[in-house]
Amino acid sequence: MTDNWFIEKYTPYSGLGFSVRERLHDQQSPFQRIEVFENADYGRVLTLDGCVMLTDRDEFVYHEMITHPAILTHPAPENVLIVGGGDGGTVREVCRHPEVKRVDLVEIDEAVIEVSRRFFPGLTTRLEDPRVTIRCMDGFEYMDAHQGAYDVIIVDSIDPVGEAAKLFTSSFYSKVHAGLRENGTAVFQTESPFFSSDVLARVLRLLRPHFSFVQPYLAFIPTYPSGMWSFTIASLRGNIMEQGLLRQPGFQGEMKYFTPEMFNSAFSLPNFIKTALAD
Ligand code: AG3
Repeated sequence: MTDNWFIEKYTPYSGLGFSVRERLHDQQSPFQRIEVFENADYGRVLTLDGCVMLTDRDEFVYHEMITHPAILTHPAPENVLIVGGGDGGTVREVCRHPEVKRVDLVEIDEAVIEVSRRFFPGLTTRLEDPRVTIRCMDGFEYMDAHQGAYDVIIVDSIDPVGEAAKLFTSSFYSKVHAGLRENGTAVFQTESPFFSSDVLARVLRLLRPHFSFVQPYLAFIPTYPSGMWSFTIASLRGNIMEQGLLRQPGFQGEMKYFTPEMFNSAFSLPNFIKTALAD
């Protein structure tokens, strides 16, 4: 039964399986194994080293939710940096905002961009936007050379394993802090609070010394471990939740997940997460 199935194992005992209708791509890049396959429920699925990065069907949740809270709470989000995110989904969402004048995408693996261009045109069209500049290099090194340059920094990383583990360290967070202009905001994908509340707790602890406001929020992403995903927003402007959304998006009708109500409710955490983060 599992012959033509792709299974991402979350632990040795559980995971999520997809029946593979068609294998479209399989490549070992200098950084990772990149696969694309087709599933009858979720459409095309992109995996890196066996972990689901996105599917056609639910990618909107992650990309809208990693982008709009940070951009819409910033008074003037003109310069935006995206670290990771080579699939283009976050660029697409950032480019919806007319206030944004410049978007720098720093992705370590050029092959992810190529594969996404070929198999996920719905994510990559905005890579051609004249405001976008793509750099294929290590985000850690890029940050050293670009201090005080950005209003918003979005860290669209993979899980904290291998090379990406350094994007979850205090030394990276101090580079992100240094990369921001006055009033800046950073946002990070921070894993499943159900399976990995230790990761989330550690990120919060490491971010707090650098930012005046650090707050996790949640979104429902069916194809990520446990379906419950966290992001963490960190700002140099104090409590941006209290200040609320500074603009109503003119493109609200195009959103599939994000609404002003979702913005407010996403910051409410279930008690088991509060307890895990308090330990
Ligand atoms: N970045 C976060 C993916 C984490 C998923 N983890 C997993 N499946 N184990 C996604 C990139 C989308 N732009």
